Amino acid sequence: FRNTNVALSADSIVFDNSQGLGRLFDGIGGLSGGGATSKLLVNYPLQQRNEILDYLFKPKFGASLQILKVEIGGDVESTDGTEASHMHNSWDENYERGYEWWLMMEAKKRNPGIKLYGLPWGFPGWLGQGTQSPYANVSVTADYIVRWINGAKMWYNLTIDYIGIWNEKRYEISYIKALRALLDQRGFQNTLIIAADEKWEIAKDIEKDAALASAVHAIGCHYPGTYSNQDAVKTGKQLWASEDYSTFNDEIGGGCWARILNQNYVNGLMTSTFSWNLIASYYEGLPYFRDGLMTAVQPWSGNYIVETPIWLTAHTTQFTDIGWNYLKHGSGVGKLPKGGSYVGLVSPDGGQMTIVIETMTHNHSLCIRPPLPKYDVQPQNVIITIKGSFAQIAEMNVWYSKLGFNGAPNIMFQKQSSLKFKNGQAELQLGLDEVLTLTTVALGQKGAYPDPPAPKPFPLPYKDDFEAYSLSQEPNLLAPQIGSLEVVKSQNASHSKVSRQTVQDPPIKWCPITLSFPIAVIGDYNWMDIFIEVEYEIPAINATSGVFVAGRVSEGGCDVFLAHGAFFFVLNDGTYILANDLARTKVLKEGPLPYQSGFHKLSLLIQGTTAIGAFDEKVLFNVTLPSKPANGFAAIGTDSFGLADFDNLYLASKA
Ligand code: 147
Repeated sequence: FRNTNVALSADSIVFDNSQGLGRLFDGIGGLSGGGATSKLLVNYPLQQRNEILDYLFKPKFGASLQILKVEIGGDVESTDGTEASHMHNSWDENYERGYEWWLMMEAKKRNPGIKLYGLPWGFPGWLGQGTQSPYANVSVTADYIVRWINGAKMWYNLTIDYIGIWNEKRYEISYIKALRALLDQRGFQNTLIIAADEKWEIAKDIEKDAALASAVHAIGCHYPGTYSNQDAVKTGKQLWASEDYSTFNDEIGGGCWARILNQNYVNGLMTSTFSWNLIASYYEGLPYFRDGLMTAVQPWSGNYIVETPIWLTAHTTQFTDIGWNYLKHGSGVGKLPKGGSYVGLVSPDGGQMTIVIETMTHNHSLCIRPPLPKYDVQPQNVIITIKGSFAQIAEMNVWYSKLGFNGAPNIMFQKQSSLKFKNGQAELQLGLDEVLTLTTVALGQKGAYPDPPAPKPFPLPYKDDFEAYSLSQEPNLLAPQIGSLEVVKSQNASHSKVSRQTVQDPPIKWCPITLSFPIAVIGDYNWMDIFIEVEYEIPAINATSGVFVAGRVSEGGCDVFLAHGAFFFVLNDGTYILANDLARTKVLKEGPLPYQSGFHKLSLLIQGTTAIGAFDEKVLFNVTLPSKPANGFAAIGTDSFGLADFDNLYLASKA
């Protein structure tokens, strides 16, 4: 990157803290949830799990994230699965569900200074009081959210620094004010509201309403495409890209991330950017596969992949802290003469300076959204001129990355020899698709562990009796898409712990459409032939109207209600049904099966073109299957919201 030749025609860019400072830097974050994006991380082997968490959170090691944003589970599908609510019902309160508590604890363990931020996607149905709105009674919803914040404190001594409204949905001003008031009343004056996780429209309301303005700490916009607007800037609020990225984490994804990390400030004055998602830990075959900073989808093998976005994050996070200031546009922040961008940041005491330069080309830095207008980047020489209190520095540390395309290898986060300054000037030769950090900060590290174990297919046969879990946990590998699963004690003495579908009423949804068929997928989307068996009991009260097992399940996520496959239902009304789709519009076979209380066993063998179903080990049907879908997940589920207990799940490649 360094020009050793005599000065060519080089433009100068100036870094000068004597010209005043730009905005406060609020940190770079990752988002777990929205939804169930960390599902497969939890049951990794301890060694690999700790390594992964180090790559994400350990200061001066990997991504070294400065903020962790998590979903507040709402018992409802929110992209790659459902996360459990801390209050399934108005009378229920539980702070041991799911994995976000655990994840926050692990993040804090590694970096006590990391900030925490919670946001709901959907809500349990009771909050709607018969509507699909969480604002039916704003004080009830505020109470629900503040209980979550209080639960974090009481159960885990975690301080929630930031709280959001309703992901990418309508905000209601009266709710925002009610939430602020209740936070203050319960001692959470320091938990700041970020609103409203959509675009910038709330800026206009903030402008008009002083009480709203004082309730909102920062405006959070999703996928801003690096631009904010006049209204947003005029509020004087901090501006955040509170969800961004969501791009396949190959080299182009890395390019996207590097470009927006710089340009969200350069173009839009955004002082914090969050990657959706933190880590891609959900099955391939679910939506937005690998749209995370790294990939970890094989808890059974321990295999994981540290992708380029981890190192491109490190370029900023390892050499800055929350509370630093950006320099001003024109004296340390801007566009490079021949394309690309630079940001300069300084520490509060003025003692340290970090400069991040990126030269991502258009086609190598496309993000999932919004469309990226054409622009041009050329290789260029630039003269770095340092003025102000840094004018006398003799050298800066240099960290370098270059994304490799067309067969070229990636060079990631390489420490290079320092850049020497003469009279406050040094010359750089910049290529394409590069990131360069120049910093006075001495320490940084490209953290490394030995290669993880090789990938392996999902292990069959697979058996889970749910005895190994603590109560309230969600079973490993079963990924709820509608409804929620939780390990509870069975009422039935012969069965000890079981996995219960817990959602009793239709939740306030986040996805555009959902149907009332709770379903949890498991296994491998490429499975064709599969044997799936489970024992179940339908409790006497608040029960579901039936249960099912399934194979070749073609969909998860918000479209799971469209799933096709082979679905074997047994219904309380005295029938069984084999259907080609979850919604049961294509019934392949049905017949009588009187409802019986107690535990029963449901088995389904899918092999080539046949499906054989058995109830309590007696064959009920042996039918020819449609050729589509040819493959998909295995699944268990229920016929409607309402309780059902599952036990002794068994998956095998043949009966
Ligand atoms: C976001 C959600 O907030 C995330 O939970 C996740 O679903 C993510 C996936 O890219 O997307 O929601 C959006 C979905 C669609 C658009 C924007 C955000 N869109 O089409 O502009």
